[in-house]
Amino acid sequence: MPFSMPLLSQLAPEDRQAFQEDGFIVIENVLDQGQIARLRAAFPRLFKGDFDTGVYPDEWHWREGVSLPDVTRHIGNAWKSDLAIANLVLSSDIGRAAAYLTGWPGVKLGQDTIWWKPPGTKAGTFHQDSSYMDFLRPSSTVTCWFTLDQTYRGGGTLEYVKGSHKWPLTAIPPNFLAPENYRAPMENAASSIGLANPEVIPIEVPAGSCVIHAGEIWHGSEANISSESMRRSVGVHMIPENAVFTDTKGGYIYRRYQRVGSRELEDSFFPLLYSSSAKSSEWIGRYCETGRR
Ligand SMILES: O=C(O)CCC(=O)C(=O)O
Repeated sequence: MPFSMPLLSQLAPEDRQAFQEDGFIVIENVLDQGQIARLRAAFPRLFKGDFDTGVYPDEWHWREGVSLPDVTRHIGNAWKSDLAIANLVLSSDIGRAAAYLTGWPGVKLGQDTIWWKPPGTKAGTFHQDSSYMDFLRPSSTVTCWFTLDQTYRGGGTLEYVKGSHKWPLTAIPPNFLAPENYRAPMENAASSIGLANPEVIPIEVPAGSCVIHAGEIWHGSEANISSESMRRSVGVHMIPENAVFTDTKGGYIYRRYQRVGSRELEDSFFPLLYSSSAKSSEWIGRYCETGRR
């Protein structure tokens, strides 16, 4: 069975209100030590191309001996390849918490991303996740970002601008992984609405914690300037159950899975994590155990 974790039990109506006001909420210590160890072990395996299911992930950025050592390593839709990652990102507990915070009646997995920032890796540009979603209607997304290491300022942690999910949505920023000034797109967006020096909040939490953030919030990750701290995380990007494809071009990964003549986001590729009206996808338990669909 997918991981069970105390997420919803830690959320009260005040937290929902804080999520709506601030655009993100931090929940510490939701994964146990066994789950953290299992997820950490998946990272080197995946980047070596050792896939439990024999299926390649949808994106694979960084190869040993080929890619630059100071670039952030990331893989998109690792759940299709690795069962430890599947056990995390297909957990209905994540979907339930997202539904509670957003008010969506049901939640699907859009995609996962695993992020690995060893010491010396560069920053990740500030962006708004929803800028990447205009090929869906509604074009909403919410992310649950899990830490697998203690995070701290200077160690490549994720940073947020509180309340910035209420700013206008901007275009996708260029140069995602090796920017000159990783905060520049956010600073430009702030100045375009007359805000000088927006406050940036670094996430400093123990391994096994998570941040749930709105798709519109500005966030990015600083360089890891530490000499020995790993920074590994898993982002679970979710979409509302009723999301459909539009005719707007784009959808780099998502669009590959659009069936001819259909606008539907098919369950085999966008699994239903939680729904108030339907049962979540019955195949998930079997897949997480055996890798069989
Ligand atoms: O973990 C990171 O460095 C980036 C995470 C991120 O941008 C996201 O999950 O949306």
